[in-house]
Amino acid sequence: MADQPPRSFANSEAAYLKARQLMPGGVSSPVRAYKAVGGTPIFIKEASGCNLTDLDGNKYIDYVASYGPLIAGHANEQVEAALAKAIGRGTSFGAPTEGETALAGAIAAALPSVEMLRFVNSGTEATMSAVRLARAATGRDLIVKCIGCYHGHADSMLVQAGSGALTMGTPSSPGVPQSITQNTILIHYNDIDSAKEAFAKHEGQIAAIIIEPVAGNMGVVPPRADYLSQLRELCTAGATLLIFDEVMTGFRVGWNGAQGLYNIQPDLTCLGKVIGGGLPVGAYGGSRKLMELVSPAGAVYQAGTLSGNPLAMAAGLATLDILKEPASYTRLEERSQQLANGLANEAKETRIPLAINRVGSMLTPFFVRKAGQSVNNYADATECDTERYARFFHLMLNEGIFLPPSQFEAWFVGLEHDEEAIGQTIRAARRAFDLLNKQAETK
Ligand code: KE4
Repeated sequence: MADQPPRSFANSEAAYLKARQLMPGGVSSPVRAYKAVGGTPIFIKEASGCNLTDLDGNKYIDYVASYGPLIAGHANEQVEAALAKAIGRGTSFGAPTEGETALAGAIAAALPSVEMLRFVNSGTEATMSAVRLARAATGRDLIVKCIGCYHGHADSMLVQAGSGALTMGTPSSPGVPQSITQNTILIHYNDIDSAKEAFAKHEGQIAAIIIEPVAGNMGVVPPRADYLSQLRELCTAGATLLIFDEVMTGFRVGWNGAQGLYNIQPDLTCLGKVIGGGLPVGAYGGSRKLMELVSPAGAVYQAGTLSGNPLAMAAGLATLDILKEPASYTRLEERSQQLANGLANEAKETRIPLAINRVGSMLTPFFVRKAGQSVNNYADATECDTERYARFFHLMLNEGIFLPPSQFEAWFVGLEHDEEAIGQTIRAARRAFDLLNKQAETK
């Protein structure tokens, strides 16, 4: 198969120079700057369906999907029509609207553990507020999180393991006080003994465990069998709240989220991404008893100028209407399975060691060091050949396939990825694997 001629990125390069004069790293969120893969980020001109077009006119099949929200595809007709209708009536009022009640109702109907919820403007706000609520509800300060899980950039979530995982967290960013991160305990994902040790060491002091029920921020790492149910039992026994951070998995891995897929009832659920259909949104919810502790019903303060804004409500509702169609998740599953199987076959034929983790339409092909290795936690993920992933990323970019610029992110398949797009991606991956092998030979 002929290699693709190198693409021109001249306009993106010029745009990046300008952007870097005005914004840190030239981007509005760090991952977009390609630090993990090198090179210049492509600037997007427009998008439609599963396709992106950059400033140089290069076209791509998109597996970033804005890191999850665009499950119904870019410029989806139904979403755009709902937005056009909403915009015609104004953009934001600072007053309640029926759109908030409608989207809250749709979410509560899909997630049995959510009787009541509050809209915010990002996943970070959702998890930050859920943690505050858990601390208020339990009267405890300690929060437990897993190494490798990401819950947004609130101070108490920006912690890294100290000497051992069970130590109090140490800040993973300058500007985050130790006085805050010392209330965050780190455990290993998929390791129930690690959680049990934390509970034994801090008995009666843990307000909540917050977890991605399917990890997506170390790359996709599914929960081991019984892991989530064992966490549930541990929390119940310890009068600790279980917070499912479903910002990525909510309405992504199924209509009832990861909590439906694994049949676990968390005490609080955090949402974002898909429920806004591409507009800024987040939400946190749980039982009425818990949620009525939140201001103004209760004393736990949390607020937001644009929370529940009519445009995000309209885009979110239109997206959930599309997903509610019975065929939607069947199609997502079929296409995602086709992609995963195709990549696995091509990796096998080219003898590229690849471990593909997938739950529904979120997946990560990990460039493991040896064939047969699996990725079940953060240590496994960080063992992977990130330099090889970086080369693969650029080879695929040149093939017209836009992947997340980091080994530790999820790829997202959407409803607009048709058989042709999946087939094109698999063929491009084969060419990229062949080139990786050629590069290895000439090294
Ligand atoms: P936002 O504040 O970015 O809306 O959500 C934070 C968040 C919370 N919880 C989970 C499970 C998440 O995946 C995220 C955000 N995910 C990243 C992707 N790894 C967003 C991309 C970015 O940071 O630009």
